[in-house]
Amino acid sequence: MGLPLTEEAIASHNAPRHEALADEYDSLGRALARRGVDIAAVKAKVAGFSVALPSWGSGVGGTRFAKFPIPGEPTDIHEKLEDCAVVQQLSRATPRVSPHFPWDFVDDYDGLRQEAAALGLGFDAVNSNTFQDQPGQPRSYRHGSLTSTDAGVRAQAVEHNIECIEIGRKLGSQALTVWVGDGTNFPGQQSLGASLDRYLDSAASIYAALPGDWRMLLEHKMFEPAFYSTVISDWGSSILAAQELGPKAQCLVDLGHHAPNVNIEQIVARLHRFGKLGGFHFNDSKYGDDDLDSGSINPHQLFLVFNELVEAELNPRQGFDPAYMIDQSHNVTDPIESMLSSAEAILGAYAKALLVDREALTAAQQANDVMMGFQALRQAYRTDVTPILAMARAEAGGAIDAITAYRASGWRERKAQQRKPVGLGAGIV
Ligand SMILES: [Mn+2]
Repeated sequence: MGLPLTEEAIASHNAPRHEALADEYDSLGRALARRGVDIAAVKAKVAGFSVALPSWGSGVGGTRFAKFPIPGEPTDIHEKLEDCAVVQQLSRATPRVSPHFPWDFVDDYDGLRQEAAALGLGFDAVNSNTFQDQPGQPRSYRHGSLTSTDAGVRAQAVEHNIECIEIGRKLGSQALTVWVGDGTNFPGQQSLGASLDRYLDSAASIYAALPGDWRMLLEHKMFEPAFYSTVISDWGSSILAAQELGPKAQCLVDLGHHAPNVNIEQIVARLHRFGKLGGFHFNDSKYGDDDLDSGSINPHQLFLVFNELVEAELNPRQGFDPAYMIDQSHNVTDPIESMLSSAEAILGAYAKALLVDREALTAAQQANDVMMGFQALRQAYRTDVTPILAMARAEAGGAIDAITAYRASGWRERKAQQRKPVGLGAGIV
């Protein structure tokens, strides 16, 4: 099995676009040079940046109410890998896939690793799932998993996480992301204190099973599925748990998992200060969800988050190596197109953050020159960096205009003829 798209197809997409791109890139290069910025250095940083794709992101998502499948969407991990490979071929920014278990269970993980490698992909953090019951599962997570009052349920949830680590080792992963939906819908339903104790106890058992070079990423989420209280609801709970567990435990920030209007860039800076920023999940939201495409609603927030990430890169604390992943639900688009568009939004925010004149920013801050501090960020934010992204992609063998190239490839239409249809039903992501 070769790569999904041919090199020739991408090259013939790029050929008629090269001249205009070179013109725009050179023009931007001159403008940046006047600001003392070397465009080639920015392009090199962009080319070195990557974000993982979630295996489940290649399927059409859903809401709590319904899912509307499209013809040709993937139905198993093998087909999901193929679609992720399409995204990688065109974007050159998404070389790893983050698998999710049990959704991606297979019999032969060495084989799966080889299959991914043949598609130009590796594996990123492994995600466990104790937020839903599986067919034949002995005990139910109805009343919680790692925090259940039933020791047998907790043991089952711990065991599942350890199994995920074992699978991840075979796949070449080095991190386990743990998110639990455990929480309550009623005051009085559970002890807020005792359920956190049980979480810490269960998480310590998982932590003890981590290989030496692995990390455990604790993902917090304010609400949903629990709507009154969630055990790991915020970055405070998350960092306290990570500090109690030990150095291999770090916090994972998902853009959509906070109260509306929370200053997420400040959370990034805080976690980094204490060496606990382990990962970031990209998406966007308008209200309280975590489902919309990265940068589609509030690209400025994405830029401000990246501004802190670049600050962190420049002032690294021990262990700063965040696992970046796209984590959104594609309900009304072709997931491949959403992932291409999101990868571009994420790289664009990163590129803009790289353009910030850090010297001017620091000088303005030091002098309490409020307006010039703001302008240092604003000047970078309003720069159109698309020629940098497109040039980096093209030089790496990707497409100058990824979505147009994808549509021209006829990939989805071809898969609609070959793949079995997806069933209807509620689709959680
Ligand atoms: Mn997430």
